[in-house]
Amino acid sequence: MTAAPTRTGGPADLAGLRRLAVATLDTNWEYDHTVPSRTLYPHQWSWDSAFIAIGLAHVRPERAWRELTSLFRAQWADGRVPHIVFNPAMRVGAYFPGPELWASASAEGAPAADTSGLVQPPVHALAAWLAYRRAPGPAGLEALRRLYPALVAQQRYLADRRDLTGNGLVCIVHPWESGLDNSPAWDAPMAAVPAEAAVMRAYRRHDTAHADAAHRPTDLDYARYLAIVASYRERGYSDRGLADGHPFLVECPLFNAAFGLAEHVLARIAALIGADPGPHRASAARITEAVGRRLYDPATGTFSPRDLRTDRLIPARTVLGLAPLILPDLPTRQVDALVVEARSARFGVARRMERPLPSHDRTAPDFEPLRYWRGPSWLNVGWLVRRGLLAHGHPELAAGLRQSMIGLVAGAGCHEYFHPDTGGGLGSPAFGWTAALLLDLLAEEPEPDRG
Ligand code: 9WN
Repeated sequence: MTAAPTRTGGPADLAGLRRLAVATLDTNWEYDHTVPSRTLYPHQWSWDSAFIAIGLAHVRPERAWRELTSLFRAQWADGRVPHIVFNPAMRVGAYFPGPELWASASAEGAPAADTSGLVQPPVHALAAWLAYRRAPGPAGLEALRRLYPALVAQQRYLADRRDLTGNGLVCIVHPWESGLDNSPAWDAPMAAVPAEAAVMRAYRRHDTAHADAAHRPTDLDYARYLAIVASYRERGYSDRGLADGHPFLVECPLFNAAFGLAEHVLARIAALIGADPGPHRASAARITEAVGRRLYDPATGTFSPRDLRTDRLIPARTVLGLAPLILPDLPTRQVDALVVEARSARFGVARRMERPLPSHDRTAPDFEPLRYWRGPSWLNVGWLVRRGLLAHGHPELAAGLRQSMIGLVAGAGCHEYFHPDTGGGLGSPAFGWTAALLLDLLAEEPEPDRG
């Protein structure tokens, strides 16, 4: 494991890093989408495609639109954008759980392609908007115009089918929907899911053949993941009646912050293409209000997921709690509290960061520096938090985070995640969104570094 430098060198180093990122994206390109990783994730993933499109817009704008368009081609009739779109050309067993386990073809409203039945955080409107801003022009405008109704349908699905309490927030029905699969945030709700690790003897996990098992979710986690999938699949992935008996029901702060931000962005897209931005602005305000009312804990000064089965906030302080910073209309007192949380010893955001932003509170007893979303540092979350810091007038902290993220890739390459102390590379060594978001970070003017 190599230690990442905290500062990067001169322009030559940066040009080299840029080349590495472009080469990674080119290697992972697969006729109309980018695989997150050739080994670990050889199909198309929903929020990966959004982050990847943001990076592609800097170097291959036409591919950025193809990336998003191919994903939305697999949108279900009800508007859900599936979290995995399976590539039929891949061999059986290339990923677990594969299409045979999801059996999407027998569900009502599923698309022609095999997909999962779950969703991921809706960061796609943001991706489309940033792709357009990076490469404006008639082709981009036309692509944006074509995507707009699909983006609206994606939001409508979440608002109409997944607001299980009528409180204005989306409920996720599987940890995979959060994108932070084995975050300690899910330990309490997952503990209530009946499953035995031994059931995994009947399956062959694909991930542990390509990554160190000690860095991945456990067999018991996977047994529970499969039990929750089975429960959803048995109801044909219908969301009606989910509140009665579905084993995992949570309102997640990152997912809902993305949901709210998408409405802000859709308002801008609507204004640009001649649609009405008013309803999007109204939805955005309602979502931000609901995030504050349902997920903010004044006692801790941070946001937490709400477990709908107990109607309680989950006490684990993970990086999910910082995500509402991306909401531009978050009330000042909540922003201020989140900045305190971000700067605390738990997360260590600073003008000059000593260590990378971890995915979990590094002072917690269950912090695990090597295991996936239980400690390691991930570029997509850091990228979102940095945007939030910029949106709320903290350019110095944003600069520190940017420098730290660039330093991670400079030290270890385009890894999937990084050791939160040493910066060493973990998981897949050629990971799509790391490359893409690095390109985005490199393209931006560094914020003023006021020491
Ligand atoms: C399950 C593809 C995906 C990311 C998720 C990340 C991981 C899958 C897995 O990989 O999840 O969806 O097999 O572990 O947790 O955020 O989208 O990169």
